[in-house]
Amino acid sequence: MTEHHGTIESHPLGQDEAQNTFPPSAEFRAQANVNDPSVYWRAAEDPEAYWAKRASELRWTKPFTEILDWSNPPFAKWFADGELNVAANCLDRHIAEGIGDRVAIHFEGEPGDTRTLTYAELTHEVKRAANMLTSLGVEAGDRVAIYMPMIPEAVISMLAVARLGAAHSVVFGGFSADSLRARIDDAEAELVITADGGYRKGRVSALKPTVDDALALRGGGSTVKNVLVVQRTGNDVTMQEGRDLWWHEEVVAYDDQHEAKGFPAENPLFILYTSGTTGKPKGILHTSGGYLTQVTATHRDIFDLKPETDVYWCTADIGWITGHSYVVYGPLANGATQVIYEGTPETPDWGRWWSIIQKYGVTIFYTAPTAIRACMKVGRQVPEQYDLSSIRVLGSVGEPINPEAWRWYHEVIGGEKAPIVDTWWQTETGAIMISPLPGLTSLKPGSAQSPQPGIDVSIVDEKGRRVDRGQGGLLTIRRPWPSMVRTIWGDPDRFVDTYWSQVDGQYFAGDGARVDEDGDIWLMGRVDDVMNVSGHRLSTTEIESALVDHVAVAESAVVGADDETTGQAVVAFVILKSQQQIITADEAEAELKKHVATQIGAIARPRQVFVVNELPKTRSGKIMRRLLKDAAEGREIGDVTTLADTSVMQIISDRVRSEK
Ligand code: 6R9
Repeated sequence: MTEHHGTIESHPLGQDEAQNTFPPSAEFRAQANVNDPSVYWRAAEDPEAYWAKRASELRWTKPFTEILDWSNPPFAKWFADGELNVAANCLDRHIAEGIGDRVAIHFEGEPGDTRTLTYAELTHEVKRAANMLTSLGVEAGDRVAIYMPMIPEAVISMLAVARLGAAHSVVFGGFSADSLRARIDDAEAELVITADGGYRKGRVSALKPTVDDALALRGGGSTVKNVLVVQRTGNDVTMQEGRDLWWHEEVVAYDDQHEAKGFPAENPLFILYTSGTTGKPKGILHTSGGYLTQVTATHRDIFDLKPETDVYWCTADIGWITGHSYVVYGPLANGATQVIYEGTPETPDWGRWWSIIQKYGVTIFYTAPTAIRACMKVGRQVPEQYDLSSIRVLGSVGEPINPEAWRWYHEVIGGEKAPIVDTWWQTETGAIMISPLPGLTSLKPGSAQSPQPGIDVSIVDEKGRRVDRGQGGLLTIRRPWPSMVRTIWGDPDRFVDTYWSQVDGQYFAGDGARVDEDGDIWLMGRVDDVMNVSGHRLSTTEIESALVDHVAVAESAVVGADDETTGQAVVAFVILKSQQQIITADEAEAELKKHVATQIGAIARPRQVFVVNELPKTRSGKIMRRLLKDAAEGREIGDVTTLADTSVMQIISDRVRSEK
């Protein structure tokens, strides 16, 4: 196999890459929501008119007359004189349009319990919850922290908060008491909505005790007045008199009638914390009208959503931006029917996801490359036991998808017929920015390909000048877009410094990318993941891709470690496929070094290859290469508190030491 795309920045793409494309089938194209290629240039001619048109697809209580206000860059306002209620756009609007009986949520709990909510039922639940929150004093402008498992009440809570014009701050259920407290304090939340616990890997994972611990920190004083607790798992919890309330005891007292008021388009909708290069998490602020416009439009176009017939499933947790935009707001604003699953893919066994797809007839499936690789590692014989023929569109998000995983996803899950949309975006961008459109794009495995209509992405050098085709550089966004981050909560200076100061006048996303001869975009990972070996730029992603292209390798992570002669050297960590004893761990090092050298070139040949059982990952599944770099350079391992499994790094660093 010679499937390698230019590793060195200026290296042009190989011929076979261009041949290896997957155009949409005639049938798919004919029925696609977007199948007229002129959409790109029309939107580029007048992006504001394009977005105004998409915004007018929402229901506004007061129509907007202004589109973009960029008079005070980089602080954008979109549709600022318009008013809308975000929750009513996701609920009441559909009832008024007569689709109240459509299923909004097929919920599947990890233990196998199920619950179906139609749009009418979901609307009643949200109205009741909104009345309950009002009685707890929640008003427009307030912040509510949500620390929940993936259960319907998590969605109901988010929508109830939004309905009142307040802002939610969802904190992923895997975060510690410390992290939760830091987020509560930064947002000055007055209410925390949580559950006794959730089910994960067949066990109860308690949440309420963590909330108690968080609120007891720093001498116990905090902005929180009440904690509302959903009963999910029945584990023992202590309820603090005067502060803690059971959701099921409270909610029955409230009416399911609630009139939604319109709020200004720039009213804050949510804060979502994301880690930056420094220790303190950044509170990414999103507002209402522009955010809802772009998540709704992209969800409909990119997944080719047909709300009447599709069954959509995005596996992301609501604790991440993907859960906000493509589990809650985009799908519900579009009136989609979706699956929400509480647990992990391997519970009770690795067939769980595929059994859910078969059971509900899922047609659109959106997940992350790390999950796809985990499934590859277990082997195709598992999904092959299920009927996945309902699937017609597949999506990928979170990191570059290596061509090997792309092909497996395409063949084994998509039956070689479902297009894959590789969607690039960030917590900060709010919605998908770069992706194929499945009715238009000839897919290239491993490339996110095209900026969406109305989105102005460039690949530039350090001075902000566009690079030529075939070259690599920094990924920037020139024009403001509707769902863009408005500021870092409480820290506008950091917002300007972090995103707008590195490349003058452009939003710099932190990612490196290459543009090929056709103008398609290939993400190369965060710029801090770009290595410099003997003066050549190498992308960690490309070497990782080459490694997992080897038949024996399940997953890999590559770092650039300091090296006396070459500046940096490539150090690889690999997990071998469990069932296939193709090579032993001892043979692996030499074999894989050779493999990378043949795949990409001698310059990319790893100095060392370590066979490991696990890689250090954050709870959202991103590999913490910084820690592997510490190990590879023989340093003390840095902060591991954000890892899903904190013991992994000890094992890896012992392994590296024993090798020296
Ligand atoms: C949505 C989400 C953002 C970072 C982003 C980039 C990486 C996401 C990607 C991708 C290549 C894709 N990323 N999608 N890289 N191809 N399709 O993941 O948001 O958690 O904020 O992460 O993830 O490096 O900068 P977030």
